[in-house]
Amino acid sequence: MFSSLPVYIYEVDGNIAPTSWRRKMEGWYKVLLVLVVVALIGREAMAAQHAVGGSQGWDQSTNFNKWVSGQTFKVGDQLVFKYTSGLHSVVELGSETAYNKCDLGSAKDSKNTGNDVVKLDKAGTRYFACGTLGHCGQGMKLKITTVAADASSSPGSSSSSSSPTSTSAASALASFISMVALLATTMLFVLNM
Ligand SMILES: [Cu+2]
Repeated sequence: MFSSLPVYIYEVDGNIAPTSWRRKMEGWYKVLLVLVVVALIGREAMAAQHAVGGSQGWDQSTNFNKWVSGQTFKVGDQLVFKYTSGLHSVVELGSETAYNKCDLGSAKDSKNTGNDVVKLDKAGTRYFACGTLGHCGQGMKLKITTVAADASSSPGSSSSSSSPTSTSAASALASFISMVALLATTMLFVLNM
């Protein structure tokens, strides 16, 4: 066990130039690869998932206007509708009028898995309602405005209190710190190889 250690060190130090050069190059390629991977992970980390209605989820008892006012939706983010499948559904409506009147006839899309993910792929306003008879009228509907990914705050329509801003700043900081930690760990790993 112990006797093998000096041999190992000798083998590493005793490498002829071309091999050690190649090792160094391979090392830097690994670092580059790690940086690319970390950048991709970071992009994913910045794209938030919004669990619709928070802990209460997609339900009649949830106050969706209140929930929306505490959120900032950015391009690339996702909405996740969580509910008991069969009890509710998610119907995307085509217009503000349809949203106001709970007119489900204009539905653009419908989901019913109980864990429905909607990607916010562009800026603009979107409307959702529950497809179960009567539920939309009971307030089970959602109007959200997505802003450009680099926008720092929600648009003027919603009165932005200080708490959502600090929450998003905190989560951005958290993802930044985790990214740096991940980078440092992988760098250490790579340099030890
Ligand atoms: Cu419902």
